[in-house]
Amino acid sequence: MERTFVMIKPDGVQRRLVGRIVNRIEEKGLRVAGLKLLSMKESQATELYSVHKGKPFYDGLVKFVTSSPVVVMVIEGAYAIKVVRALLGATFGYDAAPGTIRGDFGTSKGFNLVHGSDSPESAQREIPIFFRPEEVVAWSPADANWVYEGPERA
Ligand code: IDP
Ligand code: MG
Repeated sequence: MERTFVMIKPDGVQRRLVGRIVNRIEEKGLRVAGLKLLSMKESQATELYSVHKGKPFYDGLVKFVTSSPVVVMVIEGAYAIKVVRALLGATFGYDAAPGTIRGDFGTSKGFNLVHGSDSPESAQREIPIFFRPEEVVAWSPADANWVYEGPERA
């Protein structure tokens, strides 16, 4: 079992794609362990994107994610980190394969709808920027026996 941090960016919320994006994550077999809509503080944006500080797109990125509400989530399940990254597709919408969220819903560089942690270390760092421990709930879906083989359920 793995946890990852996922965020529907302002473009996804403004375009009312929250339900469809969450649906893709759920139908794949992953589950929502934490979820809320919020206006991101600048301090949260700079922390989330600290690895990009100094890059040409950094200031615009911080402005973008603080400009309008986002939906933040903790997603749980087997291989959650790499599965979410695969569901998202390549970073830029015009590169992302059809069938992926970024590939199906956009063609932009920055307005690419969703963020997903890129490694276990990133997930561990990113989740507490937005969630207190009691806001993340571990639970087992009723169909776990049919979605996961034995050891994957743990
Ligand atoms: P990722 O979201 O696929 O992990 P990163 O390279 O970590 O991609 O970049 C973080 C975010 O910064 C991207 O999702 C995108 O919104 C934005 N971004 C990255 N590169 C550019 C760019 O060249 N122009 C505009 N925005 C960018
Ligand atoms: Mg990244």
